[in-house]
Parts: sequence; C-alpha cells; structure tokens
Amino acid sequence: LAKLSDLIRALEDDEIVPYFQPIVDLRSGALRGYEVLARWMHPHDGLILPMNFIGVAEDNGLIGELTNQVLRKAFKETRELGLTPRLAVNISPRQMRYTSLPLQIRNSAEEQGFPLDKLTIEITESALIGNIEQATQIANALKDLGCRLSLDDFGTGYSSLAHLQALPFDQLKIDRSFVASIATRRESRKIVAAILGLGHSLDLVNLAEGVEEDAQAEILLRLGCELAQGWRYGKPMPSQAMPHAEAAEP
Ligand code: G
Ligand code: G
Ligand code: NA
Ligand code: MN
Repeated sequence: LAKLSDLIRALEDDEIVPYFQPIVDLRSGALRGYEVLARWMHPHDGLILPMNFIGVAEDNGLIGELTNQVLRKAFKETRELGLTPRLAVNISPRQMRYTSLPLQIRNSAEEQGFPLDKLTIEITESALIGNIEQATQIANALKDLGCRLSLDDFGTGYSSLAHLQALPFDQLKIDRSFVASIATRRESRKIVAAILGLGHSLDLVNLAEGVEEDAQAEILLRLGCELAQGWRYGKPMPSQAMPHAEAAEP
C-alpha cells in the first residue's frame, strides 16, 4: 500500500494521471466513450494501480482532491487532442456524502470546457448503504447538471433492488466476475440474463465489464446487452494512445 506522505507528494507533483479504457457498442463495435481510471506514475516504482492508493486517499481525506485532479486532466487531455468523447468517471462512496460534489464537478468541467452532458458518473452500491437520502440528493443534483449516472459493479455486494429504484440511474454495469464465467458456467449466463431483464425493464442501458473473449461478447449480444468494456476492445491507455476517432452516440 502507498505511504500517505508519498501520496501527498504525488498529488503535489502531478503524478496521478488519467488512463482511458474504451466503451463500445456490442453490436457494431463502435466506440461510445471511455472510462477514466486513475494511475500513479511513480518516479521510482513505475505505474501503480488504484487498488494500492485509492483506499489510502479515501481514508485520509484526499479522495476529493485526487478525483478533481484526474477529472481536470482527463478533460484537458481530450480537449488537447481535439476530442470530446463521453467520459465515465469513478466516484468513491465516501464522496457521495459531500453535497459539494456536483459543484466541484461542474467547476472542473467548466474550467476545461468539457460539456457536462458528455459525463457519466459511476457509483457503486456501497455509496448508498445507510446514505440513501444524501446520495439521492447528490445524484439528483448531478442529473440536473446533465450528467448520466451509472451503477458500477452491479451484482456484487448488496445488490438491493431498492437502490436501483431510489436513484435516477441511466446505466447498469454488470460486474466483471459474471462476465468472466459467462461462456463456461450456465449459472453465470442465467444471472446475467436476469440482470439484463431487470435493466431493460427499468429502461437502463446495460454495460458488461471485463469482456475478454469473442465467446463472451457473442453471448452478451444474444442476451441483449448494449455496451461492453474489456481487454477484447482495449486496455486502459494514456490519452496519447487514444484513437483519433470521435466517439459518437446514436
Ligand atoms: O484501473 P483499475 O481497473 O485497476 O481500477 C480499479 C478500480 O479502482 C476501479 O474500478 C475504480 O473503482 C477505482 N478507481 C480507478 N480510478 C479511480 C478514480 O479516479 N477515483 C476513484 N474514486 N476510484 C477509482
Ligand atoms: O472497479 P472497476 O470495475 O471500475 O474497475 C475496472 C477494473 O478492471 C480496472 O482495474 C481495469 O484495469 C480492469 N479491467 C478492465 N478490463 C478488464 C478485462 O477485460 N479483464 C480483466 N481481468 N480486468 C479488466
Ligand atoms: Na468503474
Ligand atoms: Mn466496475
């Protein structure tokens, strides 16, 4: 795990940067946008993954500053490439307790000239546990800004259906663990089919995470899943490696 003093220094020295993982239309393969994922480019240790520093940032009151930096850089770097793709960003459960979150996001977007209606906010269900009222208020404010809301890692954790009902979600992300075994386990396939049925009946756009193989993509397509993300389509990459194609939405 990262040392707090090292993380504080990294934030001062601009070492936390955004990577971008493609999100595609399952049917056509067309690019629909990117998930923004934080990476720490450490001067001695090289690339450090979020599991090693997001928790440290959360526990020490640094996650708001970290998110702001990653967001601003993501907006700036895509603008400098002449691109305005849909960007999906991760918000920590802890951040869903601060009513200043929507204003912070708006300020970052306006500062960098990024249109808020091209922004998707990914939150996990743990953000809602014991916090439904506050989270609902923040979620509504984010929707008022024009952002979309995505329920991340669906199917793990609590998966209370009340959560789906409480917040104005636009999208449901089916957790990677179900996709991993979708081609080999009948149970996984049935669970994903059930999640998709639920998603469709609630008018949500469904996104399958962690798609690595053709067989998984074919099953997901057959089950009616709309969007996909995973190594089959592209790994998280720095903005310099992004294809110079505009991500279009229907
Ligand atoms: O990049 P990787 O696939 O290892 O990301 C793992 C997880 O780390 C993501 O699913 C997400 O939950 C979390 N994460 C990545 N970047 C950010 C970020 O900028 N902010 C927050 N809060 N979490 C992030
Ligand atoms: O926590 P969240 O689900 O947002 O993070 C996604 C994580 O999954 C990131 O750490 C990312 O690097 C990883 N990831 C993305 N695509 C794939 C994939 O196709 N297979 C696997 N095993 N991991 C992936
Ligand atoms: Na995510
Ligand atoms: Mn996820």
